[in-house]
Amino acid sequence: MLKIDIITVLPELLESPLGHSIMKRAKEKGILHINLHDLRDYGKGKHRQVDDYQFGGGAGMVMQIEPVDNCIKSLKENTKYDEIIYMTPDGQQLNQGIANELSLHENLIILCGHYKGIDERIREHFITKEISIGDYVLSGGELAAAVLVDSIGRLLPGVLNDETSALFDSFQDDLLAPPVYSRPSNYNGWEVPPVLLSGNDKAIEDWRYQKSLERTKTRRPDLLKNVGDE
Ligand code: 6GU
Repeated sequence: MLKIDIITVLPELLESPLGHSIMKRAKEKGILHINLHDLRDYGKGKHRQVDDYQFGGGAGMVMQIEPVDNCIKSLKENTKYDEIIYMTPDGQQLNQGIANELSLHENLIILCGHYKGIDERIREHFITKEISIGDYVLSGGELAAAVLVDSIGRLLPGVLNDETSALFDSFQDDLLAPPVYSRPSNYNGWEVPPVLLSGNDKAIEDWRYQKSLERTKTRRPDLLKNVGDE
């Protein structure tokens, strides 16, 4: 069982992406628990303020340390966390290996940034891991957190069945997944590769491996340097 506490100023933004399909199934099966925490509940005053101007001047508000500290403190009262993750474009870029690793933990906090950024002291004193989902800038960490949680959640034992097993995903063995086909076997004269209809399991497995290799060579040659390492 993996519990993930997500701290955000926009909990609504995470409800839908994590409330359907495979993530919904993971929650219903009791394998994945996601708790959304509205940072504003820890904010000051009538406006439940969580951001302020940056010292030294400059445009853009900064997420303040105090509400984040209070929120994390209250979470830590009941739970010992394996990682406290901050979603940020200058973090380590998410890949299948990081998702695999995080899926082995029991308790995670994910902090979603907003505004210009978060007070650097939060990063220095509370955060244990910083993750980006790619070299482009999003308005906040929420969509990135949804991507991270989905990539982790589907790996938890019991979430996927045999048919959808994560073992055959692209990247799981540093190869892209082979092409797939479904009925009809002939559409407008466009035929499904005959080997897939042959019933010969060994031939099908070989074909799929060859296609995976070809596809990786043409689309992502950078991945091939790792093939056969393990
Ligand atoms: Cl994690 N956050 C934001 N705001 N932008 C991003 C990102 C994260 N990863 C890529 N771009």
